[in-house]
Amino acid sequence: MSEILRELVRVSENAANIARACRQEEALFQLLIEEKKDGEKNQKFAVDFKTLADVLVQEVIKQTMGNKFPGLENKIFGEESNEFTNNLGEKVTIKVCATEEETAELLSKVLSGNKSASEALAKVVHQDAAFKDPALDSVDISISQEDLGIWVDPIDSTYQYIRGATDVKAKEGIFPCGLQCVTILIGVFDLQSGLPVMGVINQPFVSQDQNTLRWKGECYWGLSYMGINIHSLQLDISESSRIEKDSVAGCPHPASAVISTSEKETVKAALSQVCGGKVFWAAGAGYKSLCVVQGLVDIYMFSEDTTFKWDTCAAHAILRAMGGGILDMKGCLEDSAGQWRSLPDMPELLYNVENKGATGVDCWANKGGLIAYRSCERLATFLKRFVYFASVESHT
Ligand code: 2IP
Ligand code: CA
Repeated sequence: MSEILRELVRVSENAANIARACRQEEALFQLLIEEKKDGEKNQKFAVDFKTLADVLVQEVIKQTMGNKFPGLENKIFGEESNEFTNNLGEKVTIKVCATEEETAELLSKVLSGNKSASEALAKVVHQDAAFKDPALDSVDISISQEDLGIWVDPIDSTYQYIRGATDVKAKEGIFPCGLQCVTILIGVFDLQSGLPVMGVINQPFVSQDQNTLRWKGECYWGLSYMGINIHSLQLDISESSRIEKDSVAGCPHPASAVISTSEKETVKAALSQVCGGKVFWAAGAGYKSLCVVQGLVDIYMFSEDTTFKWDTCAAHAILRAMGGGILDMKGCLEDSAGQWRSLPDMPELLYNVENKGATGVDCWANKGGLIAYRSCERLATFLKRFVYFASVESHT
């Protein structure tokens, strides 16, 4: 299994290179934007976009994994379909061809024959990303490939990716919007239990060199399987938990949270009672969960049903490896009315069952909302207070 994780980290780096390359040329970027078709539309935005970069990234992930681990490509699921319609109304199925030249030829069909753009894209698609992480090399666990399924979100926060803001200022380390909120999400789950096993979050745009204007990214991974827990932030964690402990003692608002701008007013009101000024908002479901992974906040909470399995699986695996997880918010709050259950019984999000009676993307929506957390202790303290203030809010 460690082989699979290593390959996923490498392919996510490849994907990040494509995402970066597509943003470099504005003219090319304009050509890439296509409106999502009805069945595939995320109901949140009146206009949602599908980009060629999205589709390309997904195909690169699928095909690379399929070449290394035959059969695995059939168990990789995601939001995007690889059918693209060009300016002439022709349907083109995007895939990575055997040679760079053939891929360029295919891409030129969706790029109105723009030869230089197609060649530049094909080049980066066929480039092998160099990626080394010694911690990853020490992982040696085996699990049958047969038992695994994979959720992919090739570009999460598409809207921020398209807008491409580069000058947003972070608040206490958290970017409310901008290119930093874009992530590539790859989550591996157990087909039988539905629980996440491995996750990779690649953040392609972390810092920009002011001279070359080139972006550098970061990659985070985690693995949680049969009692073995390992993740890429292992070395930073003892230091950050010491700081966490120090900051909790005597603090009137012992929790912090990140939320979506579209969160309900009642939830926002209860959260500010619990967290005081430590409620931040940020774009991107992947980015918000990354803030929890990084320890920038304790909780990412969302009461709506507009996140999907591909938005949460990767972070969920990493958080499990850190001793946390992602829970179904509705189930969690119903339960917290009584006494708090122990972790094994908590309503974790699962990745192998469709929502009954739903159609299209809604089959894979996180219906009851979500609560992502890194520490069980902090979660318990947070929930007790949140349940109290939420009930006060609902009676006012
Ligand atoms: C979206 C994206 C949005 C998020 C939404 C996701 O995925 O991450 O930003 O909304 O839940 O489904 P919000 O930022 O309000 O949390 P995509 O960009 O891939 O459609
Ligand atoms: Ca998404």
